[in-house]
Amino acid sequence: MAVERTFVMVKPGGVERGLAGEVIRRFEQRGYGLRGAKLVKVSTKLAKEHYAEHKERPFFGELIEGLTRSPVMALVFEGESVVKVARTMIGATNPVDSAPGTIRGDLATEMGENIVHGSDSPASAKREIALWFDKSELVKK
Ligand code: IDP
Ligand code: MG
Repeated sequence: MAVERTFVMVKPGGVERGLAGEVIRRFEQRGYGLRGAKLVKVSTKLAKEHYAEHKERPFFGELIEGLTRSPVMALVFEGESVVKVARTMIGATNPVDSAPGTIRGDLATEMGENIVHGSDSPASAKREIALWFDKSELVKK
């Protein structure tokens, strides 16, 4: 395994509920280092690029509306196998199926309001970090 970086985002519903700190706390306590963080009012263009893989899905319109309705907290974490571990910590996409102890399993009940996004592979992490952050906005260890 290896030290890597991943993109995590507290979605509008999570920021609205005041859960940005709780999400950061969980990753920091697990041992991952914060390398980038910013509040972003997401443009429709950025939202569509972020979720490009879902553009043919019936819920795409709702997804873009949901992501642009109020600011998100965009985050980059670094550490051992963080891409995979972050997905485990976040939990299943539908909070109804998310295990207790996961972010979604502890804090959410609805698919469209599932609090947080995490990159699903090292390739996605690379793409998403470059999409959301300029290199100058990321810090080294
Ligand atoms: P992920 O966030 O667990 O990676 P994805 O399949 O990439 O899940 O879907 C992106 C987001 O789209 C989900 O987090 C969820 O908010 C929303 N979503 C996924 N599937 C559905 C659906 O069937 N109906 C409505 N929203 C959905
Ligand atoms: Mg996904």
